[in-house]
Amino acid sequence: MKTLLPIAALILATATASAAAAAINATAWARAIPGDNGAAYLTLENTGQQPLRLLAVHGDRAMDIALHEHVNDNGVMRMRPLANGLLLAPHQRIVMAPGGLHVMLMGLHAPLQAGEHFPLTLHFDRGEDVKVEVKVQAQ
Ligand SMILES: [Cu+2]
Repeated sequence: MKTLLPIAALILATATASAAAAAINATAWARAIPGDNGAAYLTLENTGQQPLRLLAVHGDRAMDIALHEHVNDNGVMRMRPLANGLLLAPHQRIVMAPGGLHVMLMGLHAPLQAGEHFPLTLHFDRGEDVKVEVKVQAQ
């Protein structure tokens, strides 16, 4: 048993090191919109060998930022928060789009205007936070 311990420790250290590297390619855009609320759409690709779960999105462009999905509730499309975040399997690519998954921006400090851009920080269940720049496009 004594000889096994260092090997186990080495494997653990290697696994931790690879998990710490950001294995996400991310881009983001939003639609210019008048009013207090808006949405950003991420394109995420897990380039690593391990599943990653997007748990939260942070930023200071809006009071409250949350991951939302659209669900069909007896014929009525509603938005609701993703209770368990968004899971990306190894090499999986997820493209958010209007009418589906989105990053809800509630209580914008100013309406989203075409041509502006602002940062969001993507917080995953492992690894480092990922920063992405949201480009605001005309309708
Ligand atoms: Cu929403």
